[in-house]
Amino acid sequence: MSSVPPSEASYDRMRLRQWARGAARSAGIERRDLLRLVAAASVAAPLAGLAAPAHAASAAAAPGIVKPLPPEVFTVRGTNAETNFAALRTTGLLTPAERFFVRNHTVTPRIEAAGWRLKVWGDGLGGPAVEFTYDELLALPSVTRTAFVECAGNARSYYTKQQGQQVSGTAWTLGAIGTARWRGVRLADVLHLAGITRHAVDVLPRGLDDEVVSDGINLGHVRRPLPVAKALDDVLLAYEMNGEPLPPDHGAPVRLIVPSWIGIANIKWVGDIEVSAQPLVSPWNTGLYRLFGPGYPAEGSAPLTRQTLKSAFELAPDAEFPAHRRQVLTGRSWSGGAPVRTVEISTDGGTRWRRARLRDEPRSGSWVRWSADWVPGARGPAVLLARATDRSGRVQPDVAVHNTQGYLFDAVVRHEVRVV
Ligand SMILES: Nc1nc2c(c(=O)[nH]1)N[C@H]1C(S)=C(S)[C@@H](COP(=O)(O)O)O[C@H]1N2
Ligand SMILES: [Mo]
Repeated sequence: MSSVPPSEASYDRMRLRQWARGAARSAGIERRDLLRLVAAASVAAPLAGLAAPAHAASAAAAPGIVKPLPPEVFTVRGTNAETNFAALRTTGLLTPAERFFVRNHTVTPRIEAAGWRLKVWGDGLGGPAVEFTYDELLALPSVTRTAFVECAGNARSYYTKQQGQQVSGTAWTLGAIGTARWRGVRLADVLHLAGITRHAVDVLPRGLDDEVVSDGINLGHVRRPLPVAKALDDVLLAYEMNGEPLPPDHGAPVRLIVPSWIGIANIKWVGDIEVSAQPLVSPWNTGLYRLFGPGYPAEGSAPLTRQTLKSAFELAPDAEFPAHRRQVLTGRSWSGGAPVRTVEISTDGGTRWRRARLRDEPRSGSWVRWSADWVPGARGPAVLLARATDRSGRVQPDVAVHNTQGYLFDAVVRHEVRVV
């Protein structure tokens, strides 16, 4: 029943245990600091610097984001900007760069393509380090594909709002996602040109943005090990977004696109890639981006890979509708697993459900637009719900299983509106 290919199912479930035994190497962080980070992950206290606490949303500009953030399109949350779902109603399948959410650990760096180099190095190569210029990458065969980038913490705030649970991290609603058409070269082609050997197990792309300091611990540059099976499968080194060169906020000149996987895998402003014959750990696959909490082992779940199943209405939070007038409700559903099969909606708080019309052919790694008619009845508050089912038979549940950092919320979201 699982849609996960065997190469991913066998993704090493024990990086942290291997590291504890001395069998995995900690890349660029002190052992003591990594242990502190893992210990901190098991309690739901906000990680200062990494993310803003739930009340920190503000209308002010996000420091370090280059593009304009008009308040009708974005909600600024610390160093990040969430796309308001209502602002997607007038967009097509693809999200224009001007409306695409931004998740920055620090600030957007300005990197000129002309001086940029990608260095590929490490003991998983047959020889010395290999460098690629921007023009050399552009000269390689290119591929184009549509894929969403979605933060693992998207919809995190509903753990608190709907389930009364404490979680740490940016208080996203549902807008930490966008879908674009990415063009670039296959990471596999670059790794083969660099001389990757069969001893390689992990590759570690690293961003050129500033080092991240959290709670007094310098975590170093943003970097997350990617198992070699995924790296050689469908990952892109992308230099174009929707037919234009990548904009600064989205990783210019080159970023990774790791289809269906959590946002953090999609390293922006990539400067080097270590190819390792030993398993690697970094903060982003140990204390971060695993599931911690009562239902999980002390060292957390396996490192997160795929995104989960979600649905959202293209409506403002407290949208108003005139009574007794026909409306067309619209929204989107998506999954990091099997493609979406059906979407049902309820306009009475979850008692009765009916099918929405799908507007796109569901595809893996993308989203599907949908619509449904509604004639609101009596004046007063109403609750709208949308629930997706994927082709493996998975259905969005009523309640998501809690984890301290609020990742992978998959429950049906209750969207409160008013009939006036
Ligand atoms: N170098 C670098 N890459 C990064 C990040 C970052 O802060 N620095 N943020 C990651 C996270 S957590 C997410 S969700 C996505 C967001 O991509 P976007 O800002 O283009 O929407 O980028 C990822 N890649
Ligand atoms: Mo993210």
